[in-house]
Amino acid sequence: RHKLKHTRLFRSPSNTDDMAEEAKKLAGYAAVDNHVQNNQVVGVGSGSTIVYAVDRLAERVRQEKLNIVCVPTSFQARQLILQHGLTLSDLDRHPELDVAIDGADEVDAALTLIKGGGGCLTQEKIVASCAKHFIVIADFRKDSSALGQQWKKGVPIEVIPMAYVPVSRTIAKRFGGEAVLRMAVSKAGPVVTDNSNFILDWKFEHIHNWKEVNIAIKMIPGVVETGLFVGMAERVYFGMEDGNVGVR
Ligand code: ABF
Repeated sequence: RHKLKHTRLFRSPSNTDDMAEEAKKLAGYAAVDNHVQNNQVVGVGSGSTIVYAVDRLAERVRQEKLNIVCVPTSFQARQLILQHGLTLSDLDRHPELDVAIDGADEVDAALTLIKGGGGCLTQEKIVASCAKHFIVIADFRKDSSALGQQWKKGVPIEVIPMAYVPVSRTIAKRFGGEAVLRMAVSKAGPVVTDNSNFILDWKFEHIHNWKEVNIAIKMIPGVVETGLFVGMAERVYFGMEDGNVGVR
């Protein structure tokens, strides 16, 4: 992989996928450069955008001889930390993080997020909640004025396996739409999370008061966590198509 700096570094990528990939890199680099300092404990998110942030973090640790401890949000994040030779820790040893950096599936104007497209929402929310600063990185396709405009797969909700049918029915009855069990790509069975639970993807039909809905869904017996992150993100870096970084 070629190394890029995080300002004005495009050479006109040829299509949207290439542009999105470059944009992820811009966002990841900007977050690490602006929010990580020596002697910090850093939460490492999941997904494809975070890979660039970890690349940059590892590069800075090497070049600047930084003393950084990383807390993962998933099995994938744990592997990333180890593969990059970074120091792996956990919430037992480091229950308070200086900063957590993570991707998102959609970000609205109020910095409310949909997360969990990758199924790691519960650990991601726990780690973010332990961080003094929660910083989000995304490409331009995630930017939205209202949730549901960009991410069409619905709000991921992690559930205890035995409860997926009653939880799905309760959500549809109370909030409308449909909460569908997420199946593995093979269709052989449901997706199983890092916590051995299932995921419902709630395809909502209209815009809600996300703060209230999030609390109400969490109160349904069998719900472990929702992919709605309300009032948690402090700043979002969007890698843009033109090679700039947008900050919200
Ligand atoms: C995690 O990875 C998730 O919460 C979110 O679903 C996803 C974003 O992935 P990507 O960076 O690949 O778009 O952060």
